[in-house]
Amino acid sequence: MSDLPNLDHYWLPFTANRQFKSMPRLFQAAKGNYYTTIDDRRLLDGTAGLWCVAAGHGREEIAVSVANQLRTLDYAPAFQNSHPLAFEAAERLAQYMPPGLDRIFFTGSGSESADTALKIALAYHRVTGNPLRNKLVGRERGYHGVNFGGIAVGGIAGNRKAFGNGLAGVDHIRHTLDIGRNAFTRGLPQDGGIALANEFEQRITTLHDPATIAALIVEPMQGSAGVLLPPVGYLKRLREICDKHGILLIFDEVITGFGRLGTKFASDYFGVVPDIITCAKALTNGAVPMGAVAVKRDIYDAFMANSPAGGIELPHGYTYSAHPVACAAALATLDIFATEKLEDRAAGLSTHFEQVAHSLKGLPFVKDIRNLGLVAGIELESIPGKPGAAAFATYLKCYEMGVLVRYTGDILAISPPLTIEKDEIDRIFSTIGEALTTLAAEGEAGLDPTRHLKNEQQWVAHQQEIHQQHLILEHTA
Ligand code: PXG
Ligand code: PLP
Repeated sequence: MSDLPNLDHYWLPFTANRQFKSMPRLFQAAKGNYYTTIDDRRLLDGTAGLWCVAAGHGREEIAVSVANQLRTLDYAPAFQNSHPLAFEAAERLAQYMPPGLDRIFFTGSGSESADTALKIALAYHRVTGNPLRNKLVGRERGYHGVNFGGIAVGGIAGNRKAFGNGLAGVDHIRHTLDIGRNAFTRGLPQDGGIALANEFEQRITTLHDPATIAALIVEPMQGSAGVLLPPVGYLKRLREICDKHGILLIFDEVITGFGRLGTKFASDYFGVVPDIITCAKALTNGAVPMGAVAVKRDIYDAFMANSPAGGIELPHGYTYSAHPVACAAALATLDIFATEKLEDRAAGLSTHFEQVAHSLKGLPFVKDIRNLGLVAGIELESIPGKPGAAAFATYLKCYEMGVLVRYTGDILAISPPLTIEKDEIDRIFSTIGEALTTLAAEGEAGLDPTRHLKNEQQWVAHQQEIHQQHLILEHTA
């Protein structure tokens, strides 16, 4: 058991800080598909961290590679200098990308990747003599990280309302969720894809001049906003419309990259190749922050051909672009994917995963279940006047029962490490089922978060007592 730290100073991201600090949920270790909490409980990881620990926790290969790199070359200036591992990591990632996307820009995160991709798209049109192509289109409920470009093209109102819209010249197309028609569909919805995609063309021709649109950015599968799947044919049609109008298509694959759908990228799964792919998260198995943007060679070549000789072709970059330690982690991760064929593993498990996920149909609160690859979204009926309360209570109950799930609004999202075993998949969903049944039986009382996490709370209280005793001893000494 480790000590409880002072909780005052750290401002947690995307977290109800006051609530969290009243019932901290802290991890002290992780190995394989399990976390260990600070009160020494084992927790099955149903979320691969935040969708990033695809190869399972505590991978020795990555640890060794990172440690060696830190001792050999801790940092090299990213601008005007570099180091061999940056080129090696780019080459290996290019080989892992869909054909043609073989020029790689490194960033420090998915948010930086999204903003980088948008800037490359805008700059591409300028460098090729089309400066009027300067509008960006995103999608309702899209998540492209939290930087200003990302929130502008993103479609989650809650992430923007405190900050403004981020960028001018941005429009959005409709999201693809239609529970009325498609509830409990296994895998991709069959209908409606072409019509939804055509709405993009309709919008840009009636409200804009298509020749003013620089890029369309979409997640092939919307993860963060609650697992929204593209109906059959939708992405292919978006590709056709982009081609017809000279618009760059960006796939944000921060979640879908690296085997999550049973293929390397979602682009491979859907057989649709965008002009730009963003990725992050599982690129280093979550061990070191890193993101990347892969662009078609033509795009890179256009910058090289059309920029003044000796000048910087893209005035953009981060102190930590291609950080040596991140490159070492990425190379070790790509090695793991190559030897363990984790994409195939995910594909092999996906039918079982789908069956078990859909076995929750009919349980209290369950309004829709959506799945693809090793991702499932379970949408709950919201409790009137208390949006998010049902999912939060379910999350807490699962946590108490030793399974980590994610929730957003009233949607539970399940995305285990690709190293998950069948019986562990069973346990994730049976635990969710039990949590939902209990919640329904308890009614209003079941929603009270203070009834949960008794272990942690007792432990925290105990720690605080010890701390107080120390202070008293120090004082009287
Ligand atoms: N694009 C997409 C498609 C993402 O899913 C980002 C960009 C931003 O990445 P960074 O590394 O800046 O966080 C993401 C991140 C969740 C959850 O629980 C999802 C994300 C991040 C944290 C939590 O759904 N997606
Ligand atoms: N702010 C200041 C004052 C800086 O000097 C820098 C980088 O030099 C940045 C922000 C950007 O930091 P990063 O390159 O890590 O994104």
